[in-house]
Formats: sequence, structure tokens, C-alpha cells
Amino acid sequence: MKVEAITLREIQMPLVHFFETSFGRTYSRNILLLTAHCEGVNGWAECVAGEDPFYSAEWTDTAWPTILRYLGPAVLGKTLPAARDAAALMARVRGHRMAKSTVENALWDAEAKQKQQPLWRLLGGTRREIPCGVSIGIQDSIEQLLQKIETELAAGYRRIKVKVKPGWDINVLERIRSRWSDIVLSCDANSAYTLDEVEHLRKFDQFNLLMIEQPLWNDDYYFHARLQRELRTAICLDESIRSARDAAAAIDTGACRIINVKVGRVGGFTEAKKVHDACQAQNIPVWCGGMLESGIGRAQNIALSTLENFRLPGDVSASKRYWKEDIIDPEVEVSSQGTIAVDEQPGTGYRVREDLIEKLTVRKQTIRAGQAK
Ligand code: OSB
Ligand code: MG
Repeated sequence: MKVEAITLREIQMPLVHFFETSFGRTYSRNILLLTAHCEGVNGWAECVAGEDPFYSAEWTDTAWPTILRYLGPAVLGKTLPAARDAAALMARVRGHRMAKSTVENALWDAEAKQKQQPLWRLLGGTRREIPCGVSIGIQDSIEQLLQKIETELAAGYRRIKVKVKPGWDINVLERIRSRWSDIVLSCDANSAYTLDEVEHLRKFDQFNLLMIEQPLWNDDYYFHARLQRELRTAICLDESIRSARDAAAAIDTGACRIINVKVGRVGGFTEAKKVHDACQAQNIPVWCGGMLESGIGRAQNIALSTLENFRLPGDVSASKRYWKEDIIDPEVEVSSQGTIAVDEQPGTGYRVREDLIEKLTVRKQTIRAGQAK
């Protein structure tokens, strides 16, 4: 597979409803999309970096030049036996995992299309149907949150995750549990607490949560291990897990009992598979996280979720929860049983709507093999 050219673009898409976490509120997404042009086949991928460096150090404006100046040129003009060989070519660049993932995953898509194989099979998936959950942001009132939960339960979703932060936590969980005593419920703090708040965090134990996601610092697992020893509720790590080595260390220290896998956060499908395998070897279940992706990233998350150890419902939900109109055809739909099925179509099984993407594009650049930087 020869990488002849790469097109990077930024599209702008307003969310149907704002999304608020402990680090802020998002109304509209600016998403980078990458196309790898490989001998007549176009592979697509989405960069999950946010509009601001709040979830992680990476953001749209670090990913853009990193891809155009370093990561793109590292693979351009090369003939790769397979997409999994891309990571080694980009390894000289430290960090910038979301940017790396964008390049690598476009090559996985190209490889699947070239081999006329479903991406999920190429990744080593075995599940034909994946269970879906939803992540519901902080709202203006608890009533509004309860209304949203009701809608998602009626739609069939199998797990409700709510965002929490100091002042929007115990009070909220109490109201949810008094209305729905036995739904599968979890919460995500996105690093909103510190170890001084152990007594407060212990109160979460009364709500029979499936997990509490990333309660402490985004770059920590040592202190999460101290916290996990104090809690009955399972800790799930998201932000802290950047690689399979992080996953192994976190499991070894007892920092978590569940891991959230986001392909962008760990640097691409190759590393995501390694994280999956490292967790499976230690009997730690994983689930697929979300980053408010457009259909392109969403379709790739679906493919990843077919791997065997994705045993818990992911933040993989329907297009219409985020977008008035998604950039893939068909849009992602979730069954009334809260599942998404995969089939034998080559690639992701979703067609990229290039005409619509063109209309949403705010900047675009193509780099070719042999072209000076
Ligand atoms: O921590 O999982 C997170 C969205 C943006 C950044 C971080 C997170 C999230 C979500 C939304 O929880 C998941 C989704 O529905 O895409
Ligand atoms: Mg999270």
C-alpha cells in the first residue's frame, strides 16, 4: 500500500445540544478529517482532538501542523505492507497520539477497502453486535438531566453515564437513583477531584455505580490506586491511559478495575488493540469511549468495539444524538435493544458524504510524496 498523498481538512459542525463536562461546555465542533490517497483507494479518519487543550494537551491547532509537517511526511511515498506498520514510522515524534491516530487509522480504512474486507474483521473483531450506552453532559438543571435520561432509556440504551463535578454529583446521583433504582449507571468526573476529597468520593459508593471514571488527575494512576483501595465502586481510567504500557501499570498498581479505550487517545488502532489485549490478559474489561465524533470516527469506534474484551456498553451512540445531519451514509442508528450490528461490507460499511464534507470545510491542505515541506 503506497501512500501517495494526504489531504487534511477542518470541518465545522454545530452540536444538536451543547455538551458540558467538568472542564467546560461545547456547542460546536471543529473536526479534522484526513484522507490518505493510496493507489486509487481513499482511506478516511477523524482526529479526536478537541477545540481546546482541556481534555488533553492536544487540540485541533497542535494536530494540524504536527500532521502536515511531521506525521504525513513520515508515511508519504512509503509502501507499507499494512496499516499497522505506520506507527513505527511516526515513532520519532513524541506524544501527539491523536494526530498519529488520524494518520494510522486512515491507512487502516484504506487497507480494509483495498482488501475488500470489513474494517472490524481486519482489526480482529469477533462480535457481530455491540452494546451501546450514552454519555450525558452536565445540564442547566437536574430536571433537564432526568428528562434526557428518560429519553435515552426509552431509546433502548443499555448504560447511562452522567458527567459529575463538585456541586453536580451526590445531589444528582441521588435524584437519578430515587427514580431508577436498578438501571446500569456510571459517572465520569474528567479529573474534577483530588485525593483530599476521599471522604466525599466514598459517598459515591451508595449508588451502586458500574464505575466512576477518571476521578483524579488526568496524568495519574498512582494516586488512583490509593483511591481505589478506599472505594467499593470500580474506578475506570480514561485520560491516564495513553498506551498498553500505561494500562499494564495501572492494572498492576490496582488503580482501576475497568479501562476506557479511545483509539485517538492511545495513538491509533495498533496501540488500541494492544491496550485491549493487555487488559484481556489481566481480566480487566474495556469499553469504547467517545469524543463527540462525527460519523467517520463513530464508524471506526464501532469497528473497534467488536473486539472480544469490549465487554461493557461503550459511549458509541446514534448520529442523531449529536448531529442534525451526519457526514456518513447511512447515519449510525441504534436498535431498540441498544445495539449496533456490523455486517460484511468492506471498510467501515458507512459511505463518506464528500459533497456535504466539502460544504462544511473551513480549511484544507494536500501534501504529496516528494513535495518539499
Ligand atoms: O471523558 O469520555 C469523556 C466527550 C468529550 C471529551 C471527553 C469525554 C467525552 C464524553 C462523550 O464523555 C462521549 C461521546 O458521547 O462521544
Ligand atoms: Mg471520560
